Amino acid sequence: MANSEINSVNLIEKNSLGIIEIDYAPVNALSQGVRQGIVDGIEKFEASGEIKAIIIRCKSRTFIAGADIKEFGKPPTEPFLPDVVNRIENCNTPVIASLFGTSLGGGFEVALACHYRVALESAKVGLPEVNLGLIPGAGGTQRLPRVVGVGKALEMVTNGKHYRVNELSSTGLIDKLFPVDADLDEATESYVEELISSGQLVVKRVGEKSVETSDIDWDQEISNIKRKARGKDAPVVAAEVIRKSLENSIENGMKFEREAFLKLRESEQSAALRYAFAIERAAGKTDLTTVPLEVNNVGVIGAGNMGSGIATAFLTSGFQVQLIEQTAEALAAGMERIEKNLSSNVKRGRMSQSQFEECLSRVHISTEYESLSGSDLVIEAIFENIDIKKSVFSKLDSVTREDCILATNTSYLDINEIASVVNDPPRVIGMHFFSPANIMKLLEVVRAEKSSELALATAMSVGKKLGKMSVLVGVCFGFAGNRMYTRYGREIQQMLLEGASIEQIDKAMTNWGMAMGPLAVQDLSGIDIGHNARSAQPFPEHDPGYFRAAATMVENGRLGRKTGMGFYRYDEEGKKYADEAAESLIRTKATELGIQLRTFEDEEIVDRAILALISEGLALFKEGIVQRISDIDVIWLHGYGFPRHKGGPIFQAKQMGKLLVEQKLDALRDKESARIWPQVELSILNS
Ligand code: T1G
Repeated sequence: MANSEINSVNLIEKNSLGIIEIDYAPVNALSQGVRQGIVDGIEKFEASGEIKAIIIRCKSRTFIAGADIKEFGKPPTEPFLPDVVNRIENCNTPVIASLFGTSLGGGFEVALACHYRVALESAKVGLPEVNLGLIPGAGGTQRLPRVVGVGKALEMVTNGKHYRVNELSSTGLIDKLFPVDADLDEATESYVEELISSGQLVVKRVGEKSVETSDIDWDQEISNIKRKARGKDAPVVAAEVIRKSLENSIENGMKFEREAFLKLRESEQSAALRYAFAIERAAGKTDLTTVPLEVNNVGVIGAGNMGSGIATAFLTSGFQVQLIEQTAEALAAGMERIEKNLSSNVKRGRMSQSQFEECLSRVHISTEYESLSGSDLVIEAIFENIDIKKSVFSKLDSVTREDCILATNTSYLDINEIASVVNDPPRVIGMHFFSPANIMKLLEVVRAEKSSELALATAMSVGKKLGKMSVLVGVCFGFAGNRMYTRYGREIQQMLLEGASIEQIDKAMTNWGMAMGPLAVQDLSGIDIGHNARSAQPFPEHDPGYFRAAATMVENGRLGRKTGMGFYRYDEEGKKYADEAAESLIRTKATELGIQLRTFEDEEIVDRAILALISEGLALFKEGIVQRISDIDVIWLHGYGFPRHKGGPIFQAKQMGKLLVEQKLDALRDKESARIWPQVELSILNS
């Protein structure tokens, strides 16, 4: 068996089979070496008179998961992927792709150019390029419609999702499916040898198939895609390129595709989305070297909104949950919330009825703390009051095992003070979930002064098992996310007092890309929540307008949705309306404060709001509250609805450039004060 190594690609001859075996950790991405290895393999085996079929397969965890993201941003190198893919399709010896894991992007495009595709039943395929602000750039928009039809192709390319191959079994995409536990290499070889011996193996090219005509109302379709894209360009471009595949030969269609791909690759949106992909993976890497503890049994103290959301998150991730409340009624209410959370998963098809029941079988309720004696980890999610939390932790100290990790879900209380009542403070950390805890991906793992590496490493590993985006942060008021959120809120409310209307602010921020207007968010979460937390802190005398608009709402019983009015008014169906009464309360407060009202441009509103986030984010990094500056963006992408295609506050600062950020912050500091706009270290923006 001849075997030659070409940069992570092995070329193996086995009887009449030529095997191109890719072995490039971690996901067999199409690096330059892999691309070269594939072309060399095709050339070599096509030229050999002995080889009757060529198999492209991968080792390790998955078939090719796409172009090599590490090569983006660098000048493209030959062989370019479209040429590699076309070379495969034009090969005169039949080429078979052997799929498992997640064949994505360029990997799926390689498979589409092969003459046969075989796969394990568990294999997934997809063209997720739009998630990186791109479109498929190696024939995916032209070949996929020729295999699965235009409608399915349009769906797959514009939503960027992964599809199980057995969901596509009726499309002819896969020539042979093997059971999940099959030895794929062996099964593929025997399948191909059978085709050879029966004389059935032929060269069948997807590119030679015509695209079936479709009755798609393209204008309607594209406007639907535009609406769903919420400002992202790639899905709309993808739809337009697929539309062209109908009117052109595959050669011309690929030219349109390549042109559009290269343009998107240079776009800020794609840079932001690729940056987001990279920083999410970086956030999971910490300076913690300790091996995490095994966690199976989790105690949750408190079955309110947060506690039941946290319990739901653990249940859906396979953990045993011991739920503690003070009374049977509170437990019953908590269980109702958990069942409601889980049943919404069933309704959305994320969970079967039997999985729903299995989850419920793993939750145990009690009013006795002693029932936590078997817990590996306990998360406290009770009322935000330091004294009550301290009494809970002193109880936990006596009833839990010594190696049980004790975590508080507090949003802003001092974890060092909570830890002070426990005999062994190193086992106390923060695990700050975001509401609703079973939906929001962000988890701040808070390192208190005495927190042990073991406790922190275990919490980070539990966060990964929960499917959370875990970020390690230090202790300060509001940790990282909420401290920035407070600074952002202060800026928004200051502009209210200065004359910007409630609707103008919310519209300016949502038009810019925020998932929700900041004042509508306040109404949703309850204006009194933040107000009560701030009232427990000394009032900043240097900032007389500090959240006075919110205070006025609370003083007038306007707490938000829950009282039918806040910054907006809500009807019985919960529909939101602008409310002149709210505006006039704010104007009265502004007059009392001697603030001169003026008009605002939307651009100034967005600028000041984003600069407030940038300023606070830079300060947090300087103080060492976050490990790396990009963690600030991970927190804002996953905790606060910052538009992913804008990368995050720090990404935006880097786009503006250090000089412009400095000029803007200096101007705001001159206008207000250095207390509001402190000097920040900007050099990191040049890195
Ligand atoms: N290139 C390089 N490295 C990659 C990679 C890629 N495409 N995908 C993942 N990695 C690295 C990742 O950075 C991490 O590295 C490790 O693999 C594990 O990833 C022309 C242009 C495959 C589903 O968009 O969706 O093809 O941190 O933690 O949760 O049309 O990674 O360990 O050093 O995410 O099991 C299209 C992106 C590219 C796929 C695995 N392909 N990747 O998820 O592990 S554009 C994608 C994923 C393209 C063509 C166009 C996921 C995954 P490290 P992980 P995971």
